[in-house]
Amino acid sequence: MTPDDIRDALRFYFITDDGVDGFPALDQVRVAIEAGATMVQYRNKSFSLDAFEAVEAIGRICRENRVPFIVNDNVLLARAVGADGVHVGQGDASPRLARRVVGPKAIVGVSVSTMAELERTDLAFCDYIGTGPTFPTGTKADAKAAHGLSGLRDIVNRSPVPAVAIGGIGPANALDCFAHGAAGVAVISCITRSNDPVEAAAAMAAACGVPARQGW
Ligand code: TZP
Ligand code: MG
Repeated sequence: MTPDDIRDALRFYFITDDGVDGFPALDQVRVAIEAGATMVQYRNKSFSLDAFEAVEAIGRICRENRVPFIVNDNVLLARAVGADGVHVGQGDASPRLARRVVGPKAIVGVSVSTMAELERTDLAFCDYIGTGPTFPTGTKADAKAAHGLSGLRDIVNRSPVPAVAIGGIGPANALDCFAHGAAGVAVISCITRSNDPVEAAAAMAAACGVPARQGW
């Protein structure tokens, strides 16, 4: 993928939720892709190999729909399932090591919450940053304080790679994130914890200006 393709793919970035009873990641991804999600990340903070085949199935659905598939944290899992890329946090493998494992063509993303983190992260090995929390979120237990839209803009302005905003984002505030320079918005709970995930995912797609894939 070219840098422009990656920037476009960040637009509606869905991340799986490992904490919703009765709504497994595979079903979440089906809903998001049908709505029009442009990138999917598998995020499971208590991953064990029991979930390996489910991750492969998610990868297959993404591939069939030409949606880039990213694995969070676990670089070896990303490689084992042949994911399109990996997303690492400040406490995970370094982008340099992640890049070595997944290869030159894969997508490598890194989380950057503050200007200090931006400055000490080796972005030469990264295709994009995930930055947040933009707004307060209940989804990430150890999330830093929200940096708001002005914090988002500051980081976007200093980042050499496109930024996807994350944290407390939904259909009502996605446009604000784009207006403050985000290439995309990454969302979890506005879809996975909604009473009507199909409707919520459609609303996100509309806010992101991306077409649905209904009927695939
Ligand atoms: N990183 C920063 S905030 C966050 C992550 C993984 C959680 C985002 O979840 P939600 O439910 O979209 O606020
Ligand atoms: Mg991580």
